[in-house]
Order: sequence, then structure tokens, then C-alpha cells
Amino acid sequence: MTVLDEFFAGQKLALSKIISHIENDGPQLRELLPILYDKAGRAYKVGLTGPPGAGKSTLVHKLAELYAERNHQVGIIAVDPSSPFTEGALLGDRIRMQNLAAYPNIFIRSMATRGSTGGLAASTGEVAMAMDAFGKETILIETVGVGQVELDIADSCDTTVVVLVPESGDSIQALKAGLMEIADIFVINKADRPGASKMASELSIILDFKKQKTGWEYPVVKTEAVNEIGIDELKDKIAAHREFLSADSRNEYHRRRKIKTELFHILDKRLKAHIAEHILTEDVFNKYIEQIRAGELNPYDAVDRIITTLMRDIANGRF
Ligand SMILES: Nc1nc2c(ncn2[C@@H]2O[C@H](COP(=O)(O)OP(=O)(O)OP(=O)(O)O)[C@@H](O)[C@H]2O)c(=O)[nH]1
Ligand SMILES: [Mg+2]
Repeated sequence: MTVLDEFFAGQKLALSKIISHIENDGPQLRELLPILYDKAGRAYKVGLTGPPGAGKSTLVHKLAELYAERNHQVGIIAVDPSSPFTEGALLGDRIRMQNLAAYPNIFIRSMATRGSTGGLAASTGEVAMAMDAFGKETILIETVGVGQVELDIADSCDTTVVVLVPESGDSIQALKAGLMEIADIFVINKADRPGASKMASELSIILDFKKQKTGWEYPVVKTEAVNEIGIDELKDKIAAHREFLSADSRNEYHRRRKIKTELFHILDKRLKAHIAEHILTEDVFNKYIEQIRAGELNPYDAVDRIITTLMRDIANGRF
């Protein structure tokens, strides 16, 4: 039996192996990904993002339990769960992962961001696709939102949940970080701490503007993830947003945009991989760098040369 047979027979170990292939960017991917693509397309993807330590992992795990208890197939992708800001988070994540092991219908995978610019690892979309093809119905993707606009999570998920905490200035922070922009649902977690209600009303005022643009009534859900308070409501709001999307005419526009993003992503990856492996090898790179520094070559002409080599490779069937 091949790994793929095992995968389609529903063996979790095979899913793990396939995800490792994806992460390691193995040569078999060119054949593997279209097979997964054919089987995927049914899962609903929910992204949870927010500042370090806001309680994203705790929320994701409680949500996953709720789904799992209703016999739902759940996948969890935790991107970079060990942010340097929250010491001990990794240990917490490990303990939670062990708790989830009790549910046969939950599959969890952690990924490192590996220096890709957004909060999402480069292959997160493909890992989600593997889970989708495996039969996961809801995929929860956790990523830390620090500073930069988290556009990629919004692009690859159906519903984006931004998790904040009542600490002062957080709503302003969210505005700055562009988190306001991408959120479909806001969560104020750690609502056991003072300031949650004040923050909720501040947010609601800003959200009224957003609603006028999109027609979606942006919910602000107060939760206490550790005490399992508000998780049911969050689950209901996710379901409501899903319903809203399916009835929304702009959804067609988003679907088209998603495919476009996907095409560029694949193109970008394939071109860069070929160039890095076959054209801009270490030696060539060093030669270019020296020539550019010596003023003998400018970067524009260098790129022309790379493209010329690329076209020759294509013409010779080496691409
Ligand atoms: N008081 C309080 N603490 C909470 C609540 N939810 C989570 N925590 C605690 O907050 C800390 C961080 O929780 P995590 O779920 O690891 O937060 P995170 O956002 O995933 O953190 P990173 O992935 O490191 O960014 C943990 O010690 C949790 O127990 C809550 O509702 N109230
Ligand atoms: Mg976490």
C-alpha cells in the first residue's frame, strides 16, 4: 500500500507523512498536489489571529472540542505556536495537544513560519488542502499577528477571527496592525479581566463603519477561553458568517480573487525554485554579487540574464 492509499483509507499517519512531504518541498509534490486538489474543496477554513499570548491556542482547542463532540472532522494548523513573547506557551501547547489526542476526529499540526514575510508559513495553504482532501470539514488555522498586515491569512481562510485582549490600547493597536481590516469576527478574550466591555463598545463603534461597506454585522464576542465561556457563541458567529458568505454576491469576486492568488503563488514558487536550484546557484550568485558591487553589472541586466537562461532551460525541456 502506498502512502496515498493509506491517506485515502483515512490513516492519520499517512496524513502526517503527506504534510511532511509538503513542508520539505519534496520532488514528488508536482504529482501529489493536483491529486490532493481534486479531492479538496469542501473544508471550511477559519483563521484565528491576534497578538502574542491573546489566547488563540486556548480558543482553537476549545472550539475544536466543540466541533469534535458533534462528530465533526476537525483539522488544526498552529503556525509558529512558540512566539518568543509568551514564554511557556510551547509547553502549554504541548499539554493541550495531548488533551486533544483523546479525540480521534481532531488532527493537529504545528508549523514554523520559516521566515516567510506574513504570519503564515509558505506552505500553510497546501497543508490545509491536504487536511481538506483527507476529509477534515473545518480547519482552524492559528497564527500570531504581530505588526504587519496579515493579509495572507484573510486570503486563505473563509472566516478570519481576530483575537484581542482587554489590555489598554489594544483596539488602537488592532487598527494599526491592519487587523481591523481583515477581521470578520472579533473576539475579546480574557474577558475575566477588567476593560472587556469598554473595549467591546469601542470596537462596535468602529465596526459600524465597516458594516456599511460590506453588509456584514461584525460581531464582537467576549470569551474566557480558559473557563470555556463564550466558545459556543463564537462557534455560532462563525456559522453565521459562513451563511452570510454563501448568500453574498461579492463572494463570487472573492472566489475569483482566491484562484488568482493561488495561481500566482504556484507560479512564484515554481519559478523561484527553478531559478534558485538551476540558475542562481551559489557560485553564480557570488559572481553576480561581485560584479554588481564592482559596478560591472547592474541588477536589471542581471535579471535579464537570468530570464534568458530560464527561457533556454524551458526551450530545452529542462524546466
Ligand atoms: N485570564 C485568562 N487567561 C487566559 C484566557 N485564555 C487564555 N489564557 C491564558 O493566556 C496564556 C496564553 O494563552 P495561549 O492560548 O497560549 O495564547 P496564544 O495567543 O496562543 O499565544 P501565542 O501562540 O504564543 O501567541 C495562557 O497562560 C492561557 O492559559 C482567559 O480567558 N482568561
Ligand atoms: Mg498559540
